[in-house]
Amino acid sequence: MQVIKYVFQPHGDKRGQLVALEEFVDIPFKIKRVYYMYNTIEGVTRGHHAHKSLEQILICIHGSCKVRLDNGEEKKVVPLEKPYEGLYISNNMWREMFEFSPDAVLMVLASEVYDENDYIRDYDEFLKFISKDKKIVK
Ligand code: T46
Repeated sequence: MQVIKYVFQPHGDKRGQLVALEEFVDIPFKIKRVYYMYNTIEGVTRGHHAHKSLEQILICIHGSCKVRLDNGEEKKVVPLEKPYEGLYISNNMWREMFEFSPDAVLMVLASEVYDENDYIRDYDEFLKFISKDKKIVK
């Protein structure tokens, strides 16, 4: 599995740092939604789902957390601990976010507006969904 992590350009000067993100320049899709999570309770794991078509970039803009990616064949854990790094998550990828530091703010840039019908929240259903996709490709 290829993990795609973007390293954004911080515009630093004597006042501090600033990161600017533009769709199709720094982000590979049109940004239709931004959301973020904070005050995550210690020990909590979020996610536990995949998306049928949504693409996203996850940026831990404060603190740190980890993301487990699972494409049905392989799993990888990716730490997010820098405000200038973004993890790209494609569709058809099971994700779990965990080990949030108490000060973590995880911001997500999404290619689509919120649509509950795009979620696959059952792992067995996810495996069936991606195996259907593979048959179509063959
Ligand atoms: C994802 C990971 C990384 C909305 O009303 N609008 C929204 O845009 C979102 C994202 C959520 N919600 C509501 C739906 C639930 O009642 O907020 C509540 C928490 O959402 P959820 O349990 O889906 O949160 P996570 O952290 O498990 O997953 C979220 C995204 O939903 C998901 O797309 O990939 O972050």
